[in-house]
Amino acid sequence: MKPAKPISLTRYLIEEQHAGRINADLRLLIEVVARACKTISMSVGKGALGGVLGDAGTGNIQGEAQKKLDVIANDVLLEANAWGGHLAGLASEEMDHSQPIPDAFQRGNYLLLFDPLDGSSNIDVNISVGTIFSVLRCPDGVTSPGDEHFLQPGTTQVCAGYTTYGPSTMLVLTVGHGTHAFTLDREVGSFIMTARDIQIPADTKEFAINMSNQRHWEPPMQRYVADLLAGKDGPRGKDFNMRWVASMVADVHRILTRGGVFFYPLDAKCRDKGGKLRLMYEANPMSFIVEQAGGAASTGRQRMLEVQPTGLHQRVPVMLGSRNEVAEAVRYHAEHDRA
Ligand code: P6P
Repeated sequence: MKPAKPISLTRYLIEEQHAGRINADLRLLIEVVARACKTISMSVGKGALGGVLGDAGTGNIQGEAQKKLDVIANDVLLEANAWGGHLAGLASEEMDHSQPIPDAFQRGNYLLLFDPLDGSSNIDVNISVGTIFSVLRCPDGVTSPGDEHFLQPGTTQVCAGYTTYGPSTMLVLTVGHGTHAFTLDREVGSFIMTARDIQIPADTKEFAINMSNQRHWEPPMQRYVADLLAGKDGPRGKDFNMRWVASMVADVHRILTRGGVFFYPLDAKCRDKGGKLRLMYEANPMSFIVEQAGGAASTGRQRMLEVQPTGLHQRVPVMLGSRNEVAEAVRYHAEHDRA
């Protein structure tokens, strides 16, 4: 990451608006989401002292037990975005269906989708978690959007970002003109730009995957990873390192910082669902961010951002990161499919 002149998120957004790359409503939306992420960061940071660890005793549409912080983060984002007048509707991993902005409030032209606290299974063991969000335009003439109005391909996103709650809280953002990182200055309460125009190295020697699923992968994935593990004596001719945080935000942030590839491929366990990770509020925003940083993102057989969604909580296989390594993994799949 290139060091940046220390400007605040607010100043960056105003400069983008003055340059005509975003409008006032989108600027306000991003500021509201950033402010909500600061609140979430405070809750996450309290840990055991805040009585926020452990299960909420409820489940979500994903069939997952919700952590207390999943519910807290979801509520923070819902409340923060309800009354600003910049949104027509919003959708969350934690809600069965999208919801239009309540009639009591003015509606705007954007749709917000988010995973309020991704990787929440890591909360109780004090490993980084994060918030992932994606912004779409509400179709013209739609005043009360339903799920179907959110089903737009990733190429239509006007903004995507994540906030990682780690040793520092960092907001990584794109509005389609590069990917930039902002670090929360807790003393001032502002996000300060600490990396402008992030560029992911095109090549890498580091991959991220949950190896325990190896026996369940499709043949091309098994062959691709076997060749990585064969190292310099194998067909790839170089040794590789492996990382797996099991928190997508943390794994993707590492890749943005030093390169690498992240895989959550189809496997026998998640094949019937289409994959493990969700398209609309995990894969698509992360793919937009990665592509804007010179990386690549694919399902293994299609550019991620071109997938036509069919369901709000649709799942997809994910390969993203250093573009030449993603291309290599895609090549293994293409060769297999042609055989
Ligand atoms: P596994 C977290 O639950 C998540 O959705 C992603 O953040 C993460 O990359 C993945 O699932 C981890 O999955 O099967 O390794 O627990």
